[in-house]
Amino acid sequence: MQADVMWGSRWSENSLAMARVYMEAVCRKQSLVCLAADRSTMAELEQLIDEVGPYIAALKTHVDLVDDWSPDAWSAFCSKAADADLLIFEDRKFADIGGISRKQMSGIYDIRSWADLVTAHLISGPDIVDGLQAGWSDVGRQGGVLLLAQMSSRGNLLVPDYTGNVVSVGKNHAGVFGFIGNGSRPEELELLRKAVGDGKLIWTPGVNLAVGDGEMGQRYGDPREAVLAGSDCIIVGSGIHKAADPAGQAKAYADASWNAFVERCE
Ligand code: 5BU
Repeated sequence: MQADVMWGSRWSENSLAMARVYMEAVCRKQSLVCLAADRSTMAELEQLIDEVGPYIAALKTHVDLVDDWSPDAWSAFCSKAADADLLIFEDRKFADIGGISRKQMSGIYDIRSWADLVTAHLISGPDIVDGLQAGWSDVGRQGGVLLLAQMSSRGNLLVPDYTGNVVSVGKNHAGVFGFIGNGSRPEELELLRKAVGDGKLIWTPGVNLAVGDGEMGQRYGDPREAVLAGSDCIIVGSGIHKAADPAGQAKAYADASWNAFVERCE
């Protein structure tokens, strides 16, 4: 089925080109999975794309945790991701003032040149979004910002009032692709979706088929429940990359997310 029909008002009310690129990718791949590719060598990262590329719609990176990072190896990795039809999302969690965030898009990692999406906290005010967008403009590219409205880790300080403020600023900002919501708590996610409406996407970490507490305060919720509560993308890391059979697990997450999406559309 066509992406505009499947996504309905999420499609028609969203003005950001990158959001539609994602929505189309989901329908092509029948997966709402973004893989959190938290492996620490270039070879392991490349292997992950080979294994799970067909079952995921986007790839989330932490460029600064790779032990043997080099510009050439990273560029080859990004080409591989493009060949596998994947959006690249650098989970950098920018938080500085606008002008510095713009500069941080360049530097040694040059995030602006390869990332389609980045995360940011809104703690420093709305100019951070303009700064990040200026970073992409500086190299003639376009991208989208995901603002942290909630987090999945226990004891985080993104309390409901703060979440409300992030949403009210972000939902009216053209450079905002969407919001990060807490995938481990469907009831919190439902409230977030109500506040956000249909004009922006919500992506959710803290998702695992094994629901419960993870390492160091991470919390996990069920993929189907997250999508039914309003998540447009489940971000899954260790559930896939630490599995004995990453491809099999990636397919299981793809199926769970896609089936829940179809159920939500009915
Ligand atoms: P996990 O292995 O599925 O727990 O990995 C989760 C990933 O999502 C990891 O890369 C985190 O940096 C990322 N994350 C998160 O877990 N919780 C959050 O609130 C945000 C990002 Br924002």
